[in-house]
Amino acid sequence: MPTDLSGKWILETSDKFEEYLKKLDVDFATRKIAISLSQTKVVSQDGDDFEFKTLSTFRNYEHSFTVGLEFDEFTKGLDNRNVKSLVKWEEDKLVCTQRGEKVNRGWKHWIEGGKLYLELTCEDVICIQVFKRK
Ligand code: ECB
Repeated sequence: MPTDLSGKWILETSDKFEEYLKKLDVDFATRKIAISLSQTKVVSQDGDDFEFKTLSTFRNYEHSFTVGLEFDEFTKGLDNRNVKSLVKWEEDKLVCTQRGEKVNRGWKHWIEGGKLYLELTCEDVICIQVFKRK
C-alpha cells in the first residue's frame, strides 16, 4: 500500500519559506503577504492520480497529475513560470521535479508522525513546511 496523503491539512510551521520565494524572484511586498498566510493543503489521491489544492485568503493554487507522467505546469499566481513536472514515488516520499529556468527545483511530500511534510527546493534553498490534519 502506498502512502495516503489524502485529506485537508493546515500549515503549522514553515522554515526558510521567504528564502525560497526570493530564489523564485518573488517581489518584497508579495513575499511579506505570502509568509504571513495561513495555508490549507487539500490532497485527493486515487491510485496514482492526484489533485492538490493549496488554499489561502490571498491566492489559491491547484492542479492534477498522474505519478510517472510528465506534464506541463504553469505556476499561475505563484512565480508564473512554465516548468516540465514529473512526480514519482521514492519509497514513501512523493517527489516532484520541476524542470525549467530554475535549477534544482521541485518538492517532496511525506507523512511523519501523523503530519504532512512538504519540502520545497529551488537552487540551494530548501524550505520545509509541516501541516497538521484539519
Ligand atoms: C497558494 C498559497 C500561497 C500563495 C503565495 C502567493 C504568492 C507567492 C509567490 C510565489 C510562491 C511560490 C510558491 C508558493 C508555495 C507554496 C504554494 C504551493 C506550491 C506547490 O507547488 O505545491 C505543491 C506541493 O504541495 C502542489 O501543487
